[in-house]
Amino acid sequence: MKMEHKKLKSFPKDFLWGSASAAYQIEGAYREDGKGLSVWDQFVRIPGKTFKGTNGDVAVDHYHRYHEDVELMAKAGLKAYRFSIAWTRIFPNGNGEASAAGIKFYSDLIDDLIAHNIEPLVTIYHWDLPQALQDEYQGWESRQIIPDFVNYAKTLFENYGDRVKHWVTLNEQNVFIQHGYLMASHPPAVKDPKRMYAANHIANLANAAATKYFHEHFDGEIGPSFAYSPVYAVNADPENQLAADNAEQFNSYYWMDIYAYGHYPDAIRQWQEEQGIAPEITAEDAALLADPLARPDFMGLNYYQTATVQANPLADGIGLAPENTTGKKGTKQESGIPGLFKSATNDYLQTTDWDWNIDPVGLRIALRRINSRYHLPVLITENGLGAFDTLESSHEIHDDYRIHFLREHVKAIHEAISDGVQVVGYTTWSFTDLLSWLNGYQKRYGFVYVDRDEQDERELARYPKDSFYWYEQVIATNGEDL
Ligand code: BGP
Repeated sequence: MKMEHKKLKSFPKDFLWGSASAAYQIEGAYREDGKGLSVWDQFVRIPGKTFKGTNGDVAVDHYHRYHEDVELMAKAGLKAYRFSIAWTRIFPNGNGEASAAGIKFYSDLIDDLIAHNIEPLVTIYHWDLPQALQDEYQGWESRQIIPDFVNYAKTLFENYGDRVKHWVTLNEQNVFIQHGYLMASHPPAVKDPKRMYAANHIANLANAAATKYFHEHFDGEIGPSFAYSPVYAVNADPENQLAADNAEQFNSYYWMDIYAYGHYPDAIRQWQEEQGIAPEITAEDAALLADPLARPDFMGLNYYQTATVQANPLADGIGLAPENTTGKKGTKQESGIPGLFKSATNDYLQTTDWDWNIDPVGLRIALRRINSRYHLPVLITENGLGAFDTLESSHEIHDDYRIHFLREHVKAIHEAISDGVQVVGYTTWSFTDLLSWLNGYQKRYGFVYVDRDEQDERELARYPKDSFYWYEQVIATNGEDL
């Protein structure tokens, strides 16, 4: 029986209805105006790493077409737009001399957004680490990245802090670290849990140091964006319930507890020590992580799906499996961590063509769990449906499946707000179609169709989908008319 409200509370008046993107996935122009190469510019060239070898060299050419994109955002009535800054446009080598052209590009974009009454929400780091820092000191594996990251963030605060009031530090640290150092499916393509936890700890320190610096010198709000998939047990068997708790701690609390409290969950620390893979934590590290000024002002939540798990006994336990990156439904494999948990099918949920569970109630649960564990406001920084779309000869796109998906998720947010969770905004993934890191261009998320595919860039023309007009109506009525 669902907890029903007799009457739902209204969305806050200043609710940030918007959409989100990331530099590498939209900009293209990967070598223009002095931009340095990022680890993604290199990684995509390794055969077999991305779907059909796709890359972001051109992406959807937002670098040259940003004004057209901003005009479309204004037409949809967006109140906010979350985008990321390419570190390599600001510092082509990651540190050293800043690039005036790079600083100007984002300054112009921010001005354009503000001129259209769209609030810019800026992600400082969405995975495109300067290759120069990877080469110089192995990127996130060296403590040298901490001052470089803080200096990069500081440069952004100094140049844009007069106009940007919401900052996201690291996008989905759990994703880029686990894919980068455990599954080898993101750069630097390593499979080594010890190196993973060491790099992750350094990323935590960089995040805390930048957050602290911001709080000491600037006004506004800052927080991480975390990819949170609440976990369910497959059934009431206590062994499976324990597996669900393991998964929740291992996949989520391990990161969110650091952000909100500055310490790692004990159960995971113990497990790491047993395995000899615990990161080294100095007294200075502990002090920085526990510093009240290093606390986020909000928890950024990227929500796509829930996970359902069962026990995974150590003896012949199931290990991590690659994801479905083809869009062939039903090709996802069982995946897990021996001794902790493994995936299970949830018979109550439907899935996307990429085998992601569709679970709007899970979003309400995610919001409530964050609220009760961390007592922080939540900014939903991503949520959306990756799907195949069809461009009709009339240039229309009838994406009723996306409208249905988003409508149910907005309803879930509405219910969570009525449960008492403070939700400050909702930036869907994504505004225009864009490059999916590992899934090419065929996995589309946008309100605006971009006419290109894996093989052919065509004209990169933009066409609003049916969901564009639906979202326009949602925003115009502040979430009342769904
Ligand atoms: C998140 C990332 C986004 C985006 C989204 C959709 O993890 O922050 O950058 O890509 O997921 O994922 P995908 O492109 O794999 O479908």
